[in-house]
Amino acid sequence: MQNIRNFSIIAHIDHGKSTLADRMLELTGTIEKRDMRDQVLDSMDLERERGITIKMQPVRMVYTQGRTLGTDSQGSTFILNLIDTPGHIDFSYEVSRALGAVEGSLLLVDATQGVQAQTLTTLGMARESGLTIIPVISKIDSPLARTEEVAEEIMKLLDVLPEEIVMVSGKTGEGVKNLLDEIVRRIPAPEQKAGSSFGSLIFDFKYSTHRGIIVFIRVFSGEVRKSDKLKFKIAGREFQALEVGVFMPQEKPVESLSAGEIGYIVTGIKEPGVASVGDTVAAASDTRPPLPGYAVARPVVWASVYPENQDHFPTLKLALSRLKLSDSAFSFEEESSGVLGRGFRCGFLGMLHLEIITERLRREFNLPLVITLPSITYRVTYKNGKEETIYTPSFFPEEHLVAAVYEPWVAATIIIPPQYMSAVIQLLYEFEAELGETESFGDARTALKFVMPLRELMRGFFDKLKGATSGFGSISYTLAGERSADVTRLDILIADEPVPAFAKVIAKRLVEIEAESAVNKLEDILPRQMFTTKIQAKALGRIIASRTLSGMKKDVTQHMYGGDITRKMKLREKQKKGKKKMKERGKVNIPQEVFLKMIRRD
Ligand SMILES: Nc1nc2c(ncn2[C@@H]2O[C@H](COP(=O)(O)OP(=O)(O)OP(=O)(O)O)[C@@H](O)[C@H]2O)c(=O)[nH]1
Ligand SMILES: [Mg+2]
Repeated sequence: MQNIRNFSIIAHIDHGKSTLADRMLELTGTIEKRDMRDQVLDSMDLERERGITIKMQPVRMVYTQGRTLGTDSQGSTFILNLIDTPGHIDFSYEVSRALGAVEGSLLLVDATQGVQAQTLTTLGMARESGLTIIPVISKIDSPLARTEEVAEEIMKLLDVLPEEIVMVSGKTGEGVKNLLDEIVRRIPAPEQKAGSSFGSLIFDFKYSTHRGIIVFIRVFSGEVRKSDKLKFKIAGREFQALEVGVFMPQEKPVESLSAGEIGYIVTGIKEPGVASVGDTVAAASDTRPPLPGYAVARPVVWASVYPENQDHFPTLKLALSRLKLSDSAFSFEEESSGVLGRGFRCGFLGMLHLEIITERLRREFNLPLVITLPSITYRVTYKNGKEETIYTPSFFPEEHLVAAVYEPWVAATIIIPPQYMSAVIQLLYEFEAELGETESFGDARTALKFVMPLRELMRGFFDKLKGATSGFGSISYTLAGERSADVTRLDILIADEPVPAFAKVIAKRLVEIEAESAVNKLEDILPRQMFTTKIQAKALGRIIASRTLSGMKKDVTQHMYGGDITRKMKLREKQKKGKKKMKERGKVNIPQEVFLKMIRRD
């Protein structure tokens, strides 16, 4: 155990975590040169396409120290378990779980960007977990690097000496060997928890069609081998280990995993709902209480998903359960709506999380779906004294029934170069924020604290912030209580029928603007129908905005040339009747892409 070091890499998005991991994997010979590719740990298609990490990824490296070190540990061999984490705030649940499995963290700060919002958040998380933190400045090779200023920022933030900060380039590999030595020197070896029987914490898991659920574990005591009788302490389920192994980063079976190690156990269990992150897997005979687990992920936005065809309901349910087996932050619950039938209300940690999950649903399961516009929750008290939490906008009650509405607020921090201060304050004002304190890191970074309705934050605030700060502003937030809200429901009617998926809860002060933008957008993206179609936005009992989508003129007589004019007229007559029928049925064709496009802000 003395020769094991477990650590995670944490940072703001794009600060070079996965690229640094590449160099470590190369330097330790974990991955052969020919198998190497950029950000090799980002193995999901979506991660590679978007160039971001979505899921944490553990990997085990064997590192033999070089000659440059002090005498006693010279030449020793160490097992380094690294967990690469995502930087985007929507995936911070991954970070928090990774931190529960390690003793130390590398806090990366990009030399070209400096301290940013997620630098603070992830640092706070690592400190809370009591981890040893090694500050690292990345991308020192870049011509845009402001290494010295960034070092100042870190010294201020962490209260460290300049010599404690490690400089690296994930691009050239400079400083990476030194960093590995610093990891060995500074991060404590794991300690055995009391008791000698096997006990481990589940920090992640995945599903394999053939082998069932594979749990990713950090062993805290004892040892586990193939065929051992084990149990999930909280779920109370017993099973036999079909295989134990480590991440290389692919799964590689090993004889045993013992205290201090990170690896996986193949459980063979196929039904969802048994494994959960934060549960303890222990020897079946173990009687100790479970290890402290993780806080449950708290969704901030919801969207409902309905199968276009109700026969697909069970398939959709299975698809969502499978998704949950690879994303513990995702949650869903059954819901039914008069118009849409049976479906699921899904909870997400943010808009990117929602976008990723809906995209995975589309790709991995290929079901035609109706997806409602994302919404936050509102707590409504009715005039008759009843109270209800509303997740789905189309269920938001009519004005005259409502006594009061409460909505979540967030406490947020923005980090910006000071020259953007006035632009940002203007923006905050437009988004109903209340300003708090400011703090500066060195000369080039100011942190600005404020509170804001979550509803406003989700109204495209991130993009607006990027715009107002030429991309330099970054933000982090946490939920912070609730306040009363002045909001109402905006309905969208297509061919005079309300479309529940497009309903939205909006600030009353924005009724006109939101109504216009909704009909505008639909006019753009809704395919033309066979007949002229009205698109209307309705709120507070009246139509606020409307557009007319002209029908497709398909001349059914085109293929007939010459010939009998009455035949043509007859056909046209028939077509008219057909159109009339369609209109009566209100059968407007809304393809899945339209729902997906509506979700995206532009
Ligand atoms: N010049 C330079 N560019 C780098 C270096 N490391 C990473 N980059 C670039 O920075 C971008 C982000 O790199 P990633 O390694 O994906 O960053 P990350 O922190 O893993 O990003 P997320 O996981 O999405 O938070 C990529 O375009 C890299 O090529 C470096 O040392 N020098
Ligand atoms: Mg990454």
